[in-house]
Amino acid sequence: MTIAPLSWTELEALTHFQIDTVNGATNAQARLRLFGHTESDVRVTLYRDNHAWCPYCQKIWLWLEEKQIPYRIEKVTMFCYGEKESWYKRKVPSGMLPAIELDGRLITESDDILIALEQVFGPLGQGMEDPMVMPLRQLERLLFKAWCTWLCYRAMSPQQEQRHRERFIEVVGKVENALSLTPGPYFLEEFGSADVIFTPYVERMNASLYYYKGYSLREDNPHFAAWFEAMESRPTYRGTQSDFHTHAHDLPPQMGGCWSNGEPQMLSNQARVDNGPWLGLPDVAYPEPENSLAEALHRTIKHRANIIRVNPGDDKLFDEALRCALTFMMTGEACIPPPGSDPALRYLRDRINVPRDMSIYAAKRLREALEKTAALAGDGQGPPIPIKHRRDQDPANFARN
Ligand SMILES: N[C@@H](CCC(=O)N[C@@H](CS)C(=O)NCC(=O)O)C(=O)O
Repeated sequence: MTIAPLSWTELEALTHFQIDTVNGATNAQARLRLFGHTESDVRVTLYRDNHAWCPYCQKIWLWLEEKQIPYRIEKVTMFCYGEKESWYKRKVPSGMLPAIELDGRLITESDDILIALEQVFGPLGQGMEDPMVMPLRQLERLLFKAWCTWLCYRAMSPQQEQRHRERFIEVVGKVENALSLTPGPYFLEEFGSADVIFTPYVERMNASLYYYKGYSLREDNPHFAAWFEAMESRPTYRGTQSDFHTHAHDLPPQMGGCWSNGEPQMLSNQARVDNGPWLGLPDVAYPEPENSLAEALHRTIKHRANIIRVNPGDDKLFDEALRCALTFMMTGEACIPPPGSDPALRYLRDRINVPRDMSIYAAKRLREALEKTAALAGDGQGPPIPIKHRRDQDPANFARN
């Protein structure tokens, strides 16, 4: 059975999704986090990037959320997707992120930021300079280096590709061993700064190696698997967590390129991340929340004017096609979109960003609805996602009308 697209008013009636961005669970939309305190208690401003792509920003974000320190958030554009704000360049001439202001004192460099925050607010578990944490910080950098060498440099021969793979897996073995030394799933007895330090890049390694190399960090390594699962039990991590699709396409311009190895497993992983089905990918393992559809609908309705305006498809055509996809998402009834709207629907499918736009399951549901609806119109793809830059995501284009 097919159904006509619901109107925006009818769609609005299908969602009551609401979050308290200020005092509720960790979320990417907040500009102020109070954790039940008052605004006069705020001593910290975090400068992070608009899209939550910056890994070093995620470290600070997660730490502040875990410690429940009241803070403000100022979002800044990264070079790869737009022009750096001049007010930020006056503050931080290099334009680098993250930075914080702590009682009016500007601090850059994520590790220095965490050390400064610890001095004022106390450590998170075992602190950054704890003798147990220091070797773990070095291990994280070793893993980072092995990952970059494998992912970001074009191997000159299959043998070299193999050596890079083996070196990465060798360092993974060291990390697995470090994780095995404590009875629990975390790096030390209790969750703490060591886990925060590993989080951003381990998340990006899991995504990028799955997509570009056909290697599944989370599935192939039992201690990593337990660590991911434990991290996902924390609402703080869930709020900052991204997905495979977002990272597969935010990393190339940031890293200066990611090289696919062309192996059959890699090709099948890549097709799955790009075209679905997205549910069941090893980028998340906690059960789907009940409100993921309501969240996807709410977030799309809220930003629909900009979503329609920036889409390369004709506004009227895409408005109807988008309502078709949302109607299908909410009712389960197929809704045939207007002819020729398939590339426009897939353009949006490819640009849903986690956690910037919505959380991981909401994004999977929306992508699925867009893809299934597009498939009813044809197999037209949107303009490809750029690799060298992501100015298709320039926040200036999304400024409120
Ligand atoms: N060592 C620095 C590295 C920070 C860094 O590389 N930041 C990147 C983003 S992840 C950046 O700001 N690049 C400039 C830009 O992309 O606009 C730290 O730990 O904070």
